Amino acid sequence: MLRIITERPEAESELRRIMNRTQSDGVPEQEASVRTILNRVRQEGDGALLHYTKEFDGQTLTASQLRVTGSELDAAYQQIPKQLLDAIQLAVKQVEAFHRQRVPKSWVNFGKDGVVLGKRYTAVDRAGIYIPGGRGAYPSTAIMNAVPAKVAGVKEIVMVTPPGKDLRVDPAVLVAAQEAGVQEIYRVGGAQAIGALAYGSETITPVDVITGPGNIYVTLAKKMVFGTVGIDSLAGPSEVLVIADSHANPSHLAADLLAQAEHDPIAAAILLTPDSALARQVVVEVEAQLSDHPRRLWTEKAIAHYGLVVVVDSLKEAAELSNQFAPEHLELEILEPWDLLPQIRHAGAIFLGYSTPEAVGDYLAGPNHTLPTSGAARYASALGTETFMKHSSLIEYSASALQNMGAAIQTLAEAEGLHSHRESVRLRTEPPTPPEDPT
Ligand code: HSO
Ligand code: ZN
Repeated sequence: MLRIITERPEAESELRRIMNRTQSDGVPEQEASVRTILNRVRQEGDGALLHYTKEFDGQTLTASQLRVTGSELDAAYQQIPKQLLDAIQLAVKQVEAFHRQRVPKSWVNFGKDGVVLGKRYTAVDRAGIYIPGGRGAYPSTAIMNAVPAKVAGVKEIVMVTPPGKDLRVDPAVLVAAQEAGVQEIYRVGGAQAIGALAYGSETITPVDVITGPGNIYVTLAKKMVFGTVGIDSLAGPSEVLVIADSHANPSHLAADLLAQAEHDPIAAAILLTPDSALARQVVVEVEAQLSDHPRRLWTEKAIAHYGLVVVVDSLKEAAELSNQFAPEHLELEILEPWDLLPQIRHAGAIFLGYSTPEAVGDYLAGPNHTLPTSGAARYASALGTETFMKHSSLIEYSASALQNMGAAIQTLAEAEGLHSHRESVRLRTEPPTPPEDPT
């Protein structure tokens, strides 16, 4: 049952509890086991991948079966309905259009005295995308991770995902991955897959950046291989915070809260509203919609532990509480959402108005659905083309610019006791001392 809170101090402490509901550190035993898995993958390569696939996924696999074959990839197209293919293609098109809008652009600035400065953006050579198995095997996640990599200009995009029964990988995921630009797919999951992407094995060539959501083992593994490779972020369980006014529809609000809760038994769903009657109606609606919910068990768990309704004094107070929580998803189900927007400082994605449920953004509006969770929206942003790019600084000095800056550089070098730093400038700027006349 969803709880209603009316007092601000209690609301603040509950929101804090929900925000800190998971720790990306995991427990020490999990950390130790991930370390063992990574080391073994590093030392034994494919052999370790097969071993752990047997142990954790219960699937017997040979090295030659690791890579999903071309004929399986083709067959996947026959295994999904035409309608689903159309929807996948529409989503890819729109996500691609959105990500093309603001690809970081290289720039140079021609300054005074022959000084040229700039930044040059380039894509990583090879990216690896993790797609969870089981209840997280979503075609949309393949799209949201692969499309930005493709738009960024990554030449090689590979995907890993744990094999299901009979080594099967969800055909919709296979189709989405291909439509989104993935070129190689391997059936391996868990921390061992992250190890393979980071260190490589006989079959899998290592990548430069790993992105994609996963369970605590995958998240810990990503954290541990960071440095050997880049990573996107440490994704926690999903969350939504909805700010609603009295014009909002309680059954729509209930569906939106449940849409988050159904992701995960530790997903969070929070409603802030100044209308106490609406608050009560939403609680009743949530119960009603839960009664025949196909994922009732874990959806109910999420609602019971991390579901919350707060009756606030004003939309301004709602915005303040929302900023403290820094939600992954924020819905503004209010009459004038653009008027409240200036008061919102931290949120992964903001959905404005009564006709924009989060599902629009989850699937096909265009913005990425990989977003900062657990308060990380205070400092982080959605996955994007930048995730797969880096920039090189560009510096060119003319002889006269070096002459002008030379003294200051030499002073700094001397202060740091770095002789050759100083010499590298002095030799270029001081006229060579003429050789002594031997006569
Ligand atoms: N809401 C999830 C993404 C998702 N929803 C995938 C449906 N499929 C995290 O942003
Ligand atoms: Zn979702």
